[in-house]
Amino acid sequence: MSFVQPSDIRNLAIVGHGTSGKTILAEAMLYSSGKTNRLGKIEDGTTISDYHKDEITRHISIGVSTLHCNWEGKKINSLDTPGFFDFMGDTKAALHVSDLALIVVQGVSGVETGTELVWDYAEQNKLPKFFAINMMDKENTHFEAILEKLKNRFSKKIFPFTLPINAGPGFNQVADVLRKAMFTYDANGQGKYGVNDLPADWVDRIDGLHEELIENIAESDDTLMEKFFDEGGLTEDNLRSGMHDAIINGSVIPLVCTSGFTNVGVTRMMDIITKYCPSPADTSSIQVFKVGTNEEVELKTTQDNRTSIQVFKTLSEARVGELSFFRVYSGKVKAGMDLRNPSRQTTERLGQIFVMNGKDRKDVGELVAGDIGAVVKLKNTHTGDTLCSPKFEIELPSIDFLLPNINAAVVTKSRGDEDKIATGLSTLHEEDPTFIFKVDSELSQTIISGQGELHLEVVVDKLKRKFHVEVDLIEPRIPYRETIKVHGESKFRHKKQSGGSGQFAEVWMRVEPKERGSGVEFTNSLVGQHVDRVFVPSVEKGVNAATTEGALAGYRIVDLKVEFYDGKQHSVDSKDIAFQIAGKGAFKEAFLSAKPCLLEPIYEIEVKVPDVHMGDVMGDISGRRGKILGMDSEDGNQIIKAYVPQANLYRYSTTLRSITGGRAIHKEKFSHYEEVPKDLEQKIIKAGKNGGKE
Ligand SMILES: Nc1nc2c(ncn2[C@@H]2O[C@H](COP(=O)(O)OP(=O)(O)O)[C@@H](O)[C@H]2O)c(=O)[nH]1
Ligand SMILES: [Mg+2]
Repeated sequence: MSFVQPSDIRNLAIVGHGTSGKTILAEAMLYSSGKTNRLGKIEDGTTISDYHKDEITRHISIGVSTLHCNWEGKKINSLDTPGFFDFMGDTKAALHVSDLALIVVQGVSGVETGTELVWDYAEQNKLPKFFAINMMDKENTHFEAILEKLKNRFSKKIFPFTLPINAGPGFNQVADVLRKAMFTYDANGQGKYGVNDLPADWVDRIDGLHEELIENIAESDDTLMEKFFDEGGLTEDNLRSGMHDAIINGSVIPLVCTSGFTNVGVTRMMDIITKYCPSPADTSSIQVFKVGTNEEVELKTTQDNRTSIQVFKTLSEARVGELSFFRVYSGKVKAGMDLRNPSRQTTERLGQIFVMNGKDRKDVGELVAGDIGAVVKLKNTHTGDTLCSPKFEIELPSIDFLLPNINAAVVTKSRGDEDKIATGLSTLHEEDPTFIFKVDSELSQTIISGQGELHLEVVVDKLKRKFHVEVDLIEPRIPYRETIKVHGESKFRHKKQSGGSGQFAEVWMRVEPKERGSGVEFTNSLVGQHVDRVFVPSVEKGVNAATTEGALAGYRIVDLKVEFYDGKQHSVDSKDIAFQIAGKGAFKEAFLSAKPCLLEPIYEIEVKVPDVHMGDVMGDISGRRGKILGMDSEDGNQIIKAYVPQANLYRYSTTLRSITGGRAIHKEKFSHYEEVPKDLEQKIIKAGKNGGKE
């Protein structure tokens, strides 16, 4: 379709647990529409959506793919998303720019952790939802039980529009609630169906559901309700607009049964989506932010002279090209247009405008409000950024990306690659905000953080393939701290009076503990004439040097008060450097006399785990020296909160997934420092007189 109206567009994010069949469902949609001439397979690496090398070798979707096809005069943009936790950042981005969440549920295993996550994300985005219970061609499917579970778990508004008549191998018959008929699909996978009468034993059930659906639609709108009673039913026109509104406001959440693999039920799903589901034209205005402020203004999506777009993905791949994927929110985008990027304070000139099908692109020149496309990679624009007309600087609501749950330190395999690594890491972060890195000068390590083991593995692969650096991942050093438990003091003399110019200083010092998190407080209480006040800054410098270096095991010293209260000086040999050295020496002596100890960083973690795995997870937490803070139960899941030392959290997400078969997820954030148990303290002190650094 060369020219589309916003009302002719359907933007769907295809979301769900990993391996629920999203990619194959997307493939079936493309094939049914005639966009492709064969149905690709995951195992052969031939789907349009999973075109990426990383995806083909691992047989999973890693990044969101944009696909489009025409159906019944409408343009369907489908965003096929990853279901694997590590790559849910792209899933969140896809939901952010879509108008409908198509949640795919596997017909055998039903509701899984990923299903719950994507439901929550869709709710956070206030998106209308649509369910497909998929893989109905498999043995042992449970359509009815899954439907019940979905209703109980998520919403009573979930309503079946189609039901499987002959679920299992050979599945090709679907009962249709709106048409009160049986659709029989051709066995050739092209998605075509013939319409027949319902089998006798299905008639009552489907009649009942039909009535109930019409009533549900009428109920959500008073004028429709009146018509319904006056006329004893709804006309097709009324039904259509009523259904449309009911889906948008969530009073009806359609559910269909499908098999993407054999292309059964998919074309009917496309009919329902194109006929009744929301288009960008249903959102006439959105709340946006005036640049640099929290002030909200209304953006009319139909204003042609005010263009705004949001980049939701950046890709730079050898065979595919360098592309920024975006959704148009208002106005139009055209090739050659200059748009402002307010958050980076730059202007970008747009190159060719493409619509994409996986890696295949088509130059379309321009796109209207609501449409989704890609443009040759914008130089200074990162994933999540807004671009807008220069005279109308606004920022679209930001994409709420996920916090990392795994950290590792990067070491290069060959020297001299540090610059390449820095460029590589910052490019990867610009492309994927769920990947973060930081050069930690305290630990002298570069720490990378992401959404899981596989996410970091993919980052390492990309560094190698695209930036030609090979790295290993190792455990990050732990930023231990040193402090004292009691009062301590010292009188330290520094004297160098043989040969050359002499040095003399004597510093008397007291130290005492302070509360956690208070840092180091340096004071002086010099009263008499023993030490000139001019040496106070010198002593303070010496103390600062000592607290940075550490005295026990080379870690930074915190949470104490230092009092420089007296000392001795020499009329000629006392000088700045002498008092610095004496200050440092005095501090270390006083510190070591005050029952010094090590502190370790403690993280607060929150684990969401299905009831059945709770015992394993609790056992594992206590094995990590964790302290359980509390538990909450929530729909068959437990939310466990606990404190766990950072030293025992390395690759926790990996273990958590392996002990729960990938059904638990966790969040972690730094909480506070606590004293290290004595036996462990001895080991750490032995290991690193220099803070663990080489
Ligand atoms: N029997 C059957 N297998 C399917 C169906 N859809 C997908 N599969 C298979 O299930 C696996 C996961 O499918 P995929 O589309 O990659 O799932 P995704 O992770 O949700 O994108 C692959 O091996 C597919 O071949 C289906 O409708 N029926
Ligand atoms: Mg997939």
